[in-house]
Amino acid sequence: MPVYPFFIARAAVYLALISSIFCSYANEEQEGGRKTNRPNFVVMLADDLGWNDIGAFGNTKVHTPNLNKLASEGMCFDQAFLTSSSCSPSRASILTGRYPHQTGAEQLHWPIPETQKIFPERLKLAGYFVAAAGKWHLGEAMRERFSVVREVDTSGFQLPAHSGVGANDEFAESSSGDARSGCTEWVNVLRERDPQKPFFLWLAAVDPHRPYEDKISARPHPPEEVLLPPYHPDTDLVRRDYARYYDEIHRLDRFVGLVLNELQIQKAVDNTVVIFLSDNGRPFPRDKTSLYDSGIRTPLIIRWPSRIKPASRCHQLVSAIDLAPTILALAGFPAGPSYVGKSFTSLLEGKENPTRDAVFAEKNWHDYEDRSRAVRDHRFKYIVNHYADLPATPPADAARSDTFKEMQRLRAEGLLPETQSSCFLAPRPREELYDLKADPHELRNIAGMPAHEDTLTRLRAEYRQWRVRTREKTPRLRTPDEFDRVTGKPTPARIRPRWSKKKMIEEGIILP
Ligand SMILES: [Ca+2]
Repeated sequence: MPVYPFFIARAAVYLALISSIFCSYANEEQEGGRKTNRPNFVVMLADDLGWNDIGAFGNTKVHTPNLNKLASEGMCFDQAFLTSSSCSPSRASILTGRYPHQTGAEQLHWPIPETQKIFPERLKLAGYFVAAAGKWHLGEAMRERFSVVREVDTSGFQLPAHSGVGANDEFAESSSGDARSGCTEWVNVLRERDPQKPFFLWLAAVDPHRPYEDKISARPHPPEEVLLPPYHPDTDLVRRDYARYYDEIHRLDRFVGLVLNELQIQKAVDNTVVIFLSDNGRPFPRDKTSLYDSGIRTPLIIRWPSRIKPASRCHQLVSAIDLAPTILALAGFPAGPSYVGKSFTSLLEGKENPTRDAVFAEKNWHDYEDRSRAVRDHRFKYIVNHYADLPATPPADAARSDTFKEMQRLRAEGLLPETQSSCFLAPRPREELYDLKADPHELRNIAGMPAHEDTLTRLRAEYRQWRVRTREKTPRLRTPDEFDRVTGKPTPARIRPRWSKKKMIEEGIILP
């Protein structure tokens, strides 16, 4: 008997199933929330995890068995990008489905203004149980948009608030052990959910955010095994810094495993869309806050066993602002006009038709002043540095790291090669262009090369059109640095809690 009719029949059933699913929720009209057929959502968000620092994205040395399993049961996105490599602006962008400069929360620690819409509130309105557990970092106005907020204490992660006495102090740790992961309430909110309602959980870790400590893992990563990019010096201190970062990734992975296990216990696996990603890149110099892929690329994994083909990989470009309209579409709700991302449910169905040709990202004030923008297509990245007179200083936590200290030491000794020196360069090029295919670490700026003039012209035009489309304004004032660029110590400009954008405008620190 020929075998192929069986496969054709199976394929037909599968196709019918997935197309009906991706349409059926849109037909639901009831808003009461008692419906059981709307999908649940669990978003797990890592804090400062580089896109390629888990097994499923190519790192064979870091121990991430649970994330690897999640990937083997779902879809990995090889071309997923954040709109910012900075914690709170990136989160604000994901939740509002808007670029950072459209959120009013584009600088680090600026709260999301109450005028902004975030997609979880739409789900709550429709009867979902909507909970956040772990790192909050969204501002006071957003709390009421969730049914439950179980915020982790991050005071131990705050750098000193001011200069002067105590400014040299280390972090004032307020927690220890697993409590520092930000993940200890994840399973609890899943257990406490209303079983009658569909649920949306925003589970935000603090791992692998700095500071790091030894002995957090029963199986610590050997420093000699870590994988270093060419722009970091290969020294013992740098390797130890990386090994501790890997240990925190492993701790995060353990909590991901507990959530997946709890979903299984609750028999909620099939109808729950599990989404994993990071808010920004690795907390090392030239990674976090940068617009290079090591800053803005994210290890996006989406699992939905009944709908998404296991162990699949999507090679199309997606942006973090696409998550909001995608999640709303899967739940059966049209995204309103405030959401500027593009739904990619077709990619989840396994179609390989692009939903976008390029992604855009921005760098704004983060501990230090800076303003850069990036456009990335499948092959090229264009970056424009509006404050090219300033060096691309790493964020203060990375600037206080052993890795940066080693870079400073080697530089003082005249031993730091050019490929590892870009953080110190001032002025730096106003424009950067990279061929990601030939140069994945973005070390060779080809912006001035005649052979790439057409690409430069094309991406410049894309950037200009994006500015017009998203109504980006050029700031008339610069925001003061809150840390010294050499020592990483706080300046008098550092006030905690940080003022909102509105208050900074009122006080004349920035201009509208
Ligand atoms: Ca972060």
